Amino acid sequence: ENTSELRPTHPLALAPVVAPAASVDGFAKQFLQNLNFGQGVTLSASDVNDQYLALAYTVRDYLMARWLDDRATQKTQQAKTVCYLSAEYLLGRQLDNNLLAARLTDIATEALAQCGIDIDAVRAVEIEPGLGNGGLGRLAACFIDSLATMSVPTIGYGIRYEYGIFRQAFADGEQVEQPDAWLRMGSPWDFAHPEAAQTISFAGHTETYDDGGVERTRWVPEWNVLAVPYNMMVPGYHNGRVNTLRLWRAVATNAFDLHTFNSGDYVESVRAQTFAENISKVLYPEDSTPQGKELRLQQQYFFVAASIADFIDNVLPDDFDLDKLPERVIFQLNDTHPVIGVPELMRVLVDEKKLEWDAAWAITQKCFAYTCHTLLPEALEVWSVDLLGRLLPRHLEIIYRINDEFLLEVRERFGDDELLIRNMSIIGEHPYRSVRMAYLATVAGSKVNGVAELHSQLLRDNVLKDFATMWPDKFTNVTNGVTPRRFLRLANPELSALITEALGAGWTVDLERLRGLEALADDADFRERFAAVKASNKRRLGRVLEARGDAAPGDGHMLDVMIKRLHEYKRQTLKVLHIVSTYEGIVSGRLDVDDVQARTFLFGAKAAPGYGMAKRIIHLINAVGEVVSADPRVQGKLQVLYPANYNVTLAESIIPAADLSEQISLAGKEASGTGNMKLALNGALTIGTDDGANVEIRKLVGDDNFFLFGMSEPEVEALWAEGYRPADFYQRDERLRSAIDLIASGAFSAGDRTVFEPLVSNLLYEDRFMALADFSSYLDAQNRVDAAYADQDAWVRSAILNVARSGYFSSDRAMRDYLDRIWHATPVI
Ligand code: GPV
Repeated sequence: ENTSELRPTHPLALAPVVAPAASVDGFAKQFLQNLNFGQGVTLSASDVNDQYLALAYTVRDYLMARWLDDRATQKTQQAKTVCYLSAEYLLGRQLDNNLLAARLTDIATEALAQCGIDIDAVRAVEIEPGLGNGGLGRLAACFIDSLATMSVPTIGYGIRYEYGIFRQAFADGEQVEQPDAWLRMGSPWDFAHPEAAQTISFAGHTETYDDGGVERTRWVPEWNVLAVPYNMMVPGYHNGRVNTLRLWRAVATNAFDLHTFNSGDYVESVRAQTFAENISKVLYPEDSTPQGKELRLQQQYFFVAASIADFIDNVLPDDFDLDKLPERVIFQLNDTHPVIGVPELMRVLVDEKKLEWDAAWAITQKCFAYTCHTLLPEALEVWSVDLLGRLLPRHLEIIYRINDEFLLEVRERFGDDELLIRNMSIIGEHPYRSVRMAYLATVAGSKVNGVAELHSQLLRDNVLKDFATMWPDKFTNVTNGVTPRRFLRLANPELSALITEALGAGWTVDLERLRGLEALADDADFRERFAAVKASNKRRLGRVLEARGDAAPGDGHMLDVMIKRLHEYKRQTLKVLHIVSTYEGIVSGRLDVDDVQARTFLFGAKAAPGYGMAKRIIHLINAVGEVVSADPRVQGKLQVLYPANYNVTLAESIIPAADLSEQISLAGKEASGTGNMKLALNGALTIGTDDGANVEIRKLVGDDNFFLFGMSEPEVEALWAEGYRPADFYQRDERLRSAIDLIASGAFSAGDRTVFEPLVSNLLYEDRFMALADFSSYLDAQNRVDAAYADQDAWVRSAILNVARSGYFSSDRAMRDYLDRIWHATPVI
């Protein structure tokens, strides 16, 4: 209620905030109001973007009343809030999701129709906020959806990048990057609260001072920026709950120097502003490979410091007793990007709130938990002491003290084992002195989790072995999950309708109910309807691709998809070798065309702009695709599609249409994968290695419904230990030799043998991810796929069983696991 010190008298001002009427009339009225008074156009003069913005504001108006209500209770409730700290949120489009959550889809469709507007046309103009790179960012988006749906008080904290992940285009088959100006046409889903801005400081020095007989340290920073919060509403599905995603934008504190401006030096006058605003300017496009750049550390500290201050100042009640902080908050660290929050909370507690160090450390350790998302050594983030000390001198001091006390503990526990001390130290010495952020997170966190069973086990056994010995109970697993609302209910409306008809609607929030489909796998009528849905989804994908100017999948083709970031460890190259081998086999007559199942290979992948090898692989895929598509000898048999700019929106069209899901990383390299879950949930069969969450997918769907190939993780280790020589595999397998030779011959580069030479020699003489070692096993598995697909009835049965047995991979289940094992928080109904 609008009370407080304002003492209003008007009855409207005394009433609670109410949403517009949930009816076609109520919606139409609000929509027209937003169009006329918000966009400043009449209906007849409005264009589709005006209509989109007015529609989005209208949906927002419905959510706002609930959001305001939930904010008020958040202040007074005693419950614990989950503060998810993540540098990335790969949200995807908002309109459909929010209409669905608020039960407004039909009302909005009809209201717009009565205004003469086709809502599908309006939908199509939404630009998705691409504020993430890939799996890690999309996971954060799924998690906040599930937490809202489960009524868990949550704030997602992150950065409002002005430019998200770049738009990918192809020029002569090579990737070119274009800026993602997602804010250009307006940003109806978020709203700024400049009055709640935080001042964030950087650089300078520290000094000690006498505080009434107590010696204390303070930080005397050199410059600062304003962090302005932008809120996005995160509605739960059909539960009236609306949580918050709070993204910070950097703004200069002394906007610009008017004096300088008036004296004519325009450039100088805006320099400070430009400098400050660079912090939230652009998402780093590196996925799983931190670059150690100063701006990146600025981004990390910027959003984490603002978030911690915001939670303490604005979310907790005034004069909150900070000893009780762990009862009210858990800061979940989404990988190492927000780990600078650990020394920041220590600084706030010790320097600002004047707590004793030990008390502050006890609080801090309970308030953080850390999720690790990788096993690649090059992905483990480190910051040079030099840089960190320059940018955040007080934080470096705090990190040193945390490390000193930690290493004392190690000595007490394990004796003066200097090698062990060096290995466990938060400070690394080689090749330069640096802070190992994963170690800092592990020492500080109440829990450390991996993102799939195998990954968590490898964390304990290898990457963080000594820490797991020291604190076995600190380590746990939470297998990733995906939201069934976006990735089944919204992305696959026809399958959703079929499931609801068979099982009722409850599966949307209780995905294990999909088990009920198992019995229907043996029902010929159901199989036929399921197959019809898949076929319809393929046609729909074809229309989406054609509207973009791309080709549609071939008629009657198996749709074989590999959609994920371009990374050597994910082995898009292995997929290409399969395509080239099949092509070469048909053309040379080695393969009988009739034994080869007609397939469309579909790739979706962006490469980090600075990742040369990944970009060469993109070039190769496009080059192979062009040759294969133009060759009449494989017409109607093989097709390669690589639509540019794969993103969440495109994923939502591809996933429901897929028959085969390629999850072919080298065992021990993919922490989990989440695309694998989305595809299985939509009835694609997986061809995959025993890696990440594939292991759990296979266990659940059963070996008969999964195509396993390749070395296991221990076999990979053994082959490395014995000395891996990829050229031996090339010599041994004729199919492999022919495929590589064809690439090397220039067949895909107009006879130019130099274009793909670096790629070929990397495969033959280095092949870090052992594509050649797994090639023959992969090809054999692909032959099993062809044979299985030939029996459509059996294939569809397997596809249904994949759907029926994927309920475990709901992010709702993942959130329950986090709540039970790590957060010890509960829903607030
Ligand atoms: I570290 N992941 C990512 O997308 N970006 C990163 O910087 C890091 C990890 C991914 C992993 O590669 C996937 O295996 C995993 O499924 C995903 O994070 C979510 O956990």
